[in-house]
Amino acid sequence: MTGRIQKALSGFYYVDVGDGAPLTCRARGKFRKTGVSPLVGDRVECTALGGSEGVIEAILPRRNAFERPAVANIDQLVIVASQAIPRTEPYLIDRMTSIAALKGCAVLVCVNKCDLAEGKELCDYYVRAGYPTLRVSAVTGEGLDELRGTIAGKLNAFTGNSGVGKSSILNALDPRFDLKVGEVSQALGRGRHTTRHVELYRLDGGAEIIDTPGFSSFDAETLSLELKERLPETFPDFAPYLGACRFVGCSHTKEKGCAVLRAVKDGEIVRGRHESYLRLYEELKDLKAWNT
Ligand SMILES: Nc1nc2c(ncn2[C@@H]2O[C@H](COP(=O)(O)OP(=O)(O)OP(=O)(O)O)[C@@H](O)[C@H]2O)c(=O)[nH]1
Ligand SMILES: [Mg+2]
Ligand SMILES: [Zn+2]
Repeated sequence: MTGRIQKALSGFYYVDVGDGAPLTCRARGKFRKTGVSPLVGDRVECTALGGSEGVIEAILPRRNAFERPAVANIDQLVIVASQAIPRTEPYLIDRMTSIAALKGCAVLVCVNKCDLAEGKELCDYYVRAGYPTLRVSAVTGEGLDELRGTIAGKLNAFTGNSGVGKSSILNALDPRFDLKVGEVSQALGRGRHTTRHVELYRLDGGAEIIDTPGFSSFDAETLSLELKERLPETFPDFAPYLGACRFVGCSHTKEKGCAVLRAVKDGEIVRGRHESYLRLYEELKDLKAWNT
């Protein structure tokens, strides 16, 4: 039978097979050998073993897959951010938006805690970069109707640094979820990694949201060789300038006659976005194909 993975926890996968309680599955050993593990959001072929147990035999073709958060078949990645503590570093968002673009996944930037900090700077930054952007508050409910509208009918995955309020937003959308939320350490300016597993929740009205553990800056998604080759095109705000550089193969880092650098200088591209580009470019520089 086929089903979809709703939750992954301690080596078990909870597979929704359409009727009744989910099947609690292990994955066949062959997945370890191929290095491809099942992910929440995956459609899978599984066999029931009696009771509520089963085993995952195969993963059906994916639309996309992420390492962190560990999810698959995502329609929209909702990047939850905050300008109040724990403040989100735009670089981490810019890194995710580039990776999402490469995987053909839509992005929504959701600036939470706007009851504590208006979040205007972060919002302006992403509006100017061309991303759909919302200001919300899980506490006052501001912006949640707009959020409901943009997640409807889609499989959404929440991601963002620990403590920005991903689980709180889910609780605000439907208090029945009753998810655990954690205090933010004011001293360290960080969340406490309260959510420990990946799980899919269904909202009335058809939206589906996957809650995931918050990332910290040192366990971000690994960058691919493909991103190295296609980095400029993952910045939608660079698009109007990409054909206009003096040199073919311009890296948009320091060349004379670079149209992207000119647009940054003229204030048409947000400087911080180009700084993120340079940081990604540096990170990617030494990445090589395995066989070269
Ligand atoms: N004032 C205010 N506090 C919020 C808001 N959203 C979340 N919080 C608080 O922020 C803290 C962290 O919230 P969580 O929902 O646990 O954050 P998270 O992003 O799920 O964190 P991880 O699971 O660790 O990744 C809690 O103390 C929440 O009460 C908000 O909109 N306004
Ligand atoms: Mg959480
Ligand atoms: Zn250029």
